[in-house]
Amino acid sequence: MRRMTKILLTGFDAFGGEDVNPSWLVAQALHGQRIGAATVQAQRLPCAFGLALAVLDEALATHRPVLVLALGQAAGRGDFSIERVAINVDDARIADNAGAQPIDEPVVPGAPAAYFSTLPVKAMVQALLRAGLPASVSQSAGTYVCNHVFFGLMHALHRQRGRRAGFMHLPLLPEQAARQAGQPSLPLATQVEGVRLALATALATAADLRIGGGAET
Ligand code: PCA
Repeated sequence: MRRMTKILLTGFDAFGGEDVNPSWLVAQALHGQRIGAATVQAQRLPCAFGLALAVLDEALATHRPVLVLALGQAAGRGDFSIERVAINVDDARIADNAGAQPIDEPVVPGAPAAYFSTLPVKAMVQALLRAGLPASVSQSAGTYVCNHVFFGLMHALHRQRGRRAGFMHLPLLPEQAARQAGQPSLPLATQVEGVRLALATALATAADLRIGGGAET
């Protein structure tokens, strides 16, 4: 029997005092769904340095996905925030769920300073905007567990041609934002719709568009 073409879609456990994490709720909602010729495999990751990458590595080996999108929550961001670059540094402002708080340590010692996403980030942003969903290219995934997973993911796949990967940050859910005055949010159904469209676009787009997505800061 032919192996099913898989998309690996990861989301994180809740962290930082929250009860939920939209990234896992979105991944869970899309689990088993068919997008183009591929099927979505959702994987929950602990919000913990090191451990998150061990779980991710195992999922990569088990499912051999053609495309990987890691999702994370970004309080303060109001749109689908498609990350351009992962950097080789852990610098945690708060402790992770296992109590670790690395400061200025490499994600992978001896690895390059950074890796670019291999997903068509501009095409994904454009597809979301055309569907009436807020989206932008982000120039930094931060230095916490999300960037850690993004960097580890890109390092794991950097020699494997044809297996593309990237990272997207999601806003809070309205129920989370309601407890922190002034925070932007998007409802879960909208987040699921946006991630589904981003995945479909990534699968269907071999070469990224050459359109603006830069920022001054
Ligand atoms: N967001 C955090 C880690 C887990 C998550 O969902 C981050 O942006 O690093």
